[in-house]
Amino acid sequence: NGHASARGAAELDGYDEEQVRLMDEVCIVLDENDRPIGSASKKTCHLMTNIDKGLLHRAFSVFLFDSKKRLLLQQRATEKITFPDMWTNTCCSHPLGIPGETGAELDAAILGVKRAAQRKLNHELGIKPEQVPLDKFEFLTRIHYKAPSDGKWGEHEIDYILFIQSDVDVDVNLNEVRDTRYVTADELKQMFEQPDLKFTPWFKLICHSMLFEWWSHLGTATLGKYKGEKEIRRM
Ligand code: DMA
Ligand code: MN
Repeated sequence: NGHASARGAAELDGYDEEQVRLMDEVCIVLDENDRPIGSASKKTCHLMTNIDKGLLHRAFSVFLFDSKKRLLLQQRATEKITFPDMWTNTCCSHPLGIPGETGAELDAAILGVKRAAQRKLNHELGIKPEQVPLDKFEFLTRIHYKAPSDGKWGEHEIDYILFIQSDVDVDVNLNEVRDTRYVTADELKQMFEQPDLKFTPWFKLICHSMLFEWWSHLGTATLGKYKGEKEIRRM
């Protein structure tokens, strides 16, 4: 519509109203070393025209396991503007430029993404914060990656990887999540063999690098050697 184009909103024409609203969230803009250098809307951060100029923001990826060490997967809703209908890890999103979720030093940044993770596990999957207390999250490492979604949208993030093991009650928000499934490592490997299933690029990167090794140490002291990595992995 001509009026929307005049205001520069044409990029979001035709998408789900609630997902369009969420594009106003304020993300944390970073330099290549994960130092906050400003903020920009979720929309600005995910337009390929800006990503191609180097715009980078902070994100997190939660891997939630139950007491049987099965991983909770989600299939993204059709309404999602980026990567709709794809299978992925339990929950991903961004810490926002709001009190408690920002942080320049690594320790403060980790606490910020844990708070954001707790907020989004509730928003996307209806998991109550009491079932995912902040001190149960384990920070493993940070991954810097870039991935296009379609011609217009994409990701360019430093992604904080968080593990948590907890038996939770799930009550999905269908505007965010189309389906969920608990899988063993073998079941996940079988899913990758199914040609009709699509997976998000960051989940594939993590699965094809460290996930299965980390997973094999879940709930044991030896996971400790993978925790709190200071170096940013470039992928
Ligand atoms: C963004 O996830 C974060 C990563 C690691 C890709 P998302 O698109 O699911 O974010 P949101 O749920 O906030 O739309
Ligand atoms: Mn993002």
